[in-house]
Amino acid sequence: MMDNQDEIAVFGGGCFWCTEAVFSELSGVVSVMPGYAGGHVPNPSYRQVCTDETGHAESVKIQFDPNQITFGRLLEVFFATHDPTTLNRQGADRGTHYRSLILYNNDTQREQAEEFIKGLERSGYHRDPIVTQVEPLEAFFEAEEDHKQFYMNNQESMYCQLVIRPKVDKVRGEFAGDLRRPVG
Ligand code: MHO
Repeated sequence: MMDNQDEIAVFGGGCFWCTEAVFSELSGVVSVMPGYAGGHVPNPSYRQVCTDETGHAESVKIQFDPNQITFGRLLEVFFATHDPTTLNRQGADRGTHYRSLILYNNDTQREQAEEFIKGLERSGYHRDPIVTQVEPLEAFFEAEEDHKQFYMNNQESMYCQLVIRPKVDKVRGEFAGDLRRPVG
């Protein structure tokens, strides 16, 4: 259901199976769509994106109700659930399509993202510099069907158990008050 009151946030935080699973946990998030953004070829396929030749990052388009969850809170979840200091890499996943990226929709989002990054740097939480890119959103292309709700549909797979599950557990632990359904 698209409501004009809803806002859109687009983040690239490595493999989009992970980011989709993480943001789907949150109350106030209306929908999460995995896809490709930040590149220069229209309608790329997963295979093309994985060559790193299209320039896209695996991303999620998050539709949210700002009365229930703020863009700032989404930024907190984003930075808590991926490593913003590893250039073109998340863990064992390597390539520019795994880069850390915030694609803003308006100046407010841009300012909030830049301020958040400055604050995180000042906090000294990470030893290494933050490499997250902040750029305007130009186009977002939906991923293929088999990439949608990947975690939900493949929970027993090795990647889901070893890589995605710890991230979902982290959101459940650190953002317990923001969850769509209480853990229990
Ligand atoms: N290393 C994982 C990442 C998948 S993700 C959609 C794999 O190749 O299965 O980039």
